[in-house]
Amino acid sequence: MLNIPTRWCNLTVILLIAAQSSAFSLEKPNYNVDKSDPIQNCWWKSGVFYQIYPRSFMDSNGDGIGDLRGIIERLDYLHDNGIDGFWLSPIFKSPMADFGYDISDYFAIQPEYGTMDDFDALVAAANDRGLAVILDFVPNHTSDEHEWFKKSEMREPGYENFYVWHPGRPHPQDKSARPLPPSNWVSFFRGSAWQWSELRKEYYLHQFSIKQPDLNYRNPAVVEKMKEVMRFWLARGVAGYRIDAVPTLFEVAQDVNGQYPDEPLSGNTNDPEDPGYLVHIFTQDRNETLDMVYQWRAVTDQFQQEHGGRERIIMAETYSPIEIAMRYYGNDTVPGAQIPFNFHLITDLKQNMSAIELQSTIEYWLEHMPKLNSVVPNWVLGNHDQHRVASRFGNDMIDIMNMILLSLPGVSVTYNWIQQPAMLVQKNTSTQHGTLNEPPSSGILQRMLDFPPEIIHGFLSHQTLPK
Ligand SMILES: [Ca+2]
Ligand SMILES: [Ca+2]
Repeated sequence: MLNIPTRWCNLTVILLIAAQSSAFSLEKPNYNVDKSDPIQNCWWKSGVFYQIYPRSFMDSNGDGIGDLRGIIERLDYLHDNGIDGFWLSPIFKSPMADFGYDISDYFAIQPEYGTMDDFDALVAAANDRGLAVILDFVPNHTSDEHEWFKKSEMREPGYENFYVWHPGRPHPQDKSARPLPPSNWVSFFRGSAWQWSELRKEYYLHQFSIKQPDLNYRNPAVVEKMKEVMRFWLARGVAGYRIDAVPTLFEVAQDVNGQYPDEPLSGNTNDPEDPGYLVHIFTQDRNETLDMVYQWRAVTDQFQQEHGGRERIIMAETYSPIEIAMRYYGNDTVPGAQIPFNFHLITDLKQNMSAIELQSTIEYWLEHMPKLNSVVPNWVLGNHDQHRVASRFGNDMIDIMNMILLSLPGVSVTYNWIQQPAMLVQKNTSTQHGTLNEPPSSGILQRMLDFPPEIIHGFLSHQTLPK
């Protein structure tokens, strides 16, 4: 028996009435699906996607850390729930300063998650069940422990300009003092986005943490290297990418004097360390960034043309204003991301929302979508940066929010499907990407064990999960 509060039974009636009286519909319309090619290019257009956070999803060897073999053990769970594909938060080699969003080798698996053989086995087992595997692509920055950064810091030929370096502004009073940062830009993690390197005697840019230096996308060698990364995993059978922190890829180019401009103050806060202190007109959503997404789409399309199989997809992470978010879909002449994430179910709705507010949030995306044949809407109910559905809307809203998600037209994306009550006790840890779910601790694990095993997926070791 589904647990639906009376308040929401009433609201559901309102929604259904609204559906009959406007363009809004709870039925899944046929969004430009090409029936002539039902498998290759349409598979994702009404797809149900599940985000797996590998570190906490399923631990196969009892070391307390989720791993690839653990995911393999739970593929039937995904398949039996009607999932079409899943995207994996980063599984690549990393010092874990930002839980894998600081990659030190794009071509290697983090050892605690498994081996390349385990990865290949995961893809094969997923494909056997018709499940698409989507990888997290983290292009804006590497770890400062990546060999590219070490070489760049040493000015090794070929790597000098792999990152965004600048000598800084001369100190106005003391010419012999260390130069000042090149601009007033602020990191998402607070404070200056520029970090001095004693080794190179220059500043490097980090839009996120000090340990996440920004790659220099104005260097064609960087662009080509990252396309090589994409092709490497496509060749191992992945069905596409979720692309991290897309808006921050490019910053404005230096002016004729080799300087970067300051960003204007937002007026929203007096705290100059707060990223909200500035309006990010020079560091986010540059036209070059949109073009890079289009180039990556060309990489995945070309791969399909050369190797066949289903359309490879791109999911783009952007919390940008809707007019900009829509541009990531592409335009009349060039396609972009099939799924520029629509986070409005997360960002615009609060506990005790009305049905009308929900309807407005849904229509907001639909009304702004470009009128292109290939474009379908998508709906994201949760991710690793956000509190769970139970925490955001209340325990009694879990079922109905999932039903609404699955009733909406187009693509559905969720995180830990059941959005279990135990997540109410989960703490969050501040990181470069806002708040990330805390890694498993014995206290959290114990509280989760209070719940029936069939509703728990995540945070459990192989030994503790009843069969
Ligand atoms: Ca493990
Ligand atoms: Ca950047």
